[in-house]
This record gives sequence, C-alpha cells and structure tokens, in this order.
Amino acid sequence: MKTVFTERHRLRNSQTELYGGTLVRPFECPERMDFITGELNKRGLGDFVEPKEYGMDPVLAVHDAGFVDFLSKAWKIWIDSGYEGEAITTVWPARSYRSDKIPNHIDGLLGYYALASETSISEGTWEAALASKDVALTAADIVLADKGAAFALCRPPGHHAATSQFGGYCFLNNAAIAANHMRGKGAARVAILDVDFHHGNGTQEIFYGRDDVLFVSLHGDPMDAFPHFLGYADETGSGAGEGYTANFPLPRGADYGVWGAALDEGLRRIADFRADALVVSLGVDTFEKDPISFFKLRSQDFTDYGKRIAGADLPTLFVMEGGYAVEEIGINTVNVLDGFMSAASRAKA
Ligand code: SP5
Ligand code: ZN
Repeated sequence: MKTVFTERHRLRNSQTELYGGTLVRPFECPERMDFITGELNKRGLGDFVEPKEYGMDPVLAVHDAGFVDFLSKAWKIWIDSGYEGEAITTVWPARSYRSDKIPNHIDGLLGYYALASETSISEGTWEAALASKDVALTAADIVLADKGAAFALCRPPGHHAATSQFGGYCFLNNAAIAANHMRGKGAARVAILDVDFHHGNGTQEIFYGRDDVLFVSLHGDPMDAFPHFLGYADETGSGAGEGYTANFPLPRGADYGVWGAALDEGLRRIADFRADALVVSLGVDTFEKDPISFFKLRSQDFTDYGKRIAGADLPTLFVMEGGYAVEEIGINTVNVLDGFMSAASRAKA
C-alpha cells in the first residue's frame, strides 16, 4: 500500500498546549510521524509518495470561506497585534452570547473560529495544514485510480475541524475534504469510519444533513471525553441526512471485546449503506498506553481490526488522525495497515 507523506508537516511545530492549567509542549508533535515512517520502513512497507497540489477548491467545498481566510492570516494578525506567545483563544460565542457577530479584534475573531483552546495557532501552522489536505487528496486519487487502498499520513490531523471551526489539534478536515472529493469523482456513496479515540465532531457536522456520506464513529463517551459536546448516540443526522450518522460512545476502560463489538456493528451499518468507497479516520489513541485517552486496546488488536475493515471489501483510504506520545503509535498504525493488507483482496495497489 502506498503512503502519501511530506516532511512539510514539520511546519506545524507549536510549543504550547493548554493542558490541566499549564502550557505544555503539545501531545500532537512532529515526532509522531517519525515513529510511523520509521515503523513503515522497518517492516518493508515504506512505499512513500509525495503529495500533489490541489489548490483551495476541494477545501472550500466543505469549509466556510471566512474560516479558511481567517486560518490563512491568523498568525500574522496575532503577531501584528503585539502578542508574544502562540495564539490561544480566551473567549467564545458561548451559549449566552450572540453567534452571528464576527468581531474585528483578533481576540474575538480567534474565539469565533475556535472550538477548543488546547490548540494554539503558531507560525507555519497554515502551511502544514495545506500540505496535510494535499496528502489526503493525493491518497484519495490513488484509491480511486486503483480501486485499491492507500494511506494518507496526514499531520496536522483533521477530524475535529468543522465547517467553520478549528480545535482538537485540527485545522482543515482532511478526511472530509477527501471523502467529498471522492464523491465528486465517481463514488456515489462514501462511508467514513472514524476509529480515533475522540468523536469526529467536525466530520459529523460537515456531513450531518447529507445522505451520500455515511459517518460512523467509535469513541470515548463524550460525557467523559473530549470533545464533550458532540458524539452522543442520539445524534443520527438531520433532514436528508437522517439515519446517515451513527455514533458508538464507549465507556472508560473499554477493551477490544467491547470496542470490536461496536466496530462490527459499525461495519454492518456500512455494508447496509452499500458504499462505493470507505474513508477510515485512523487514530490510534485507543491504545492502552495513550497518554490522553481511556480505552484498552493492545497492539495485536490493531492488526485484528485492520483485517475486519478489509472484510468490507471496499476501495479504502486510511487518513491519519490522533495517537500520542508513545513509540507504539508506529507499531499500532502499521499493524492496522498490515492486518488490512493481509486480509484484503484489493490491497495490492
Ligand atoms: C486528533 C485528536 O486526537 N485530537 C484530540 C484532542 C484532545 N484535546 C483535549 C485533550 C484533553 C485531554 N484530557 C485528558 C485527561 C487525561 N487525564
Ligand atoms: Zn483522538
């Protein structure tokens, strides 16, 4: 399986994450990619391809133009305003505020477009986010051309990024941009399976009213886990999209027995949908030693679920999302791809 990857991810090198009341070096750091590329090479799976450039049309097909314009200028506006640290929001259009005003001042503007404050905007963030969506789009085209499978080794990740909001370490929604691109290129129905530990709130919001993209997510119960305010089981889509969102919130300590049963149910939903292509939002923060999550998957479980995903027998795009701190993120990510390839009839591409 080809891996689309670029070293330009290193342009995203924020030094601050607001965590437990202190500013720490972000969990979402460049070394994450070194663990994954290192493991791909070690196991003879290092078939790397550079991304092509796709411009802004595929981005503007899922994101708000004002939001995209803001992201492209945010760092400059922040620095020009005289601030010395990285850009962290301190105010939002919270429930008792208006949400129809887009303020001029950077403090208000930043808050308007932010959905969490752990994610600082730093120099180079926008350039890395652009490279990351090009990684996803390039891999999507490989999947379409081969009717096979490809791995988009995206960084920064994307699934928390909504139509007009960034946060959760995400700026542009790589999986949503790629899925929508595949829709425009002959796949009449695209299923998204989000296996990151966190609910893919951005992806859900982008496709919530649509019946051509099915969104299935397994994640920590938002009562206990980020993003807390979306990802409950009673969110099933709206309007034409009713019935095309399926959430599986799972409790603290969920092991592979519990998680795998939810996966099988999610895969049944995908089979019923009769998708033409599958996008997997692949976060490996479900691992038992992940520093910010609470599931109990072991390394061998990742191999097993890669095989189960191959059972869907669909052209499949894997898009990297979360997974933190420990060297095992390389092993676990490659285990999914390896399990998939060992079981997939169409994995040779
Ligand atoms: C892509 C992705 O995985 N984004 C995750 C963003 C999570 N950010 C907030 C983390 C809050 C963690 N609280 C953990 C408590 C651990 N004791
Ligand atoms: Zn996550």
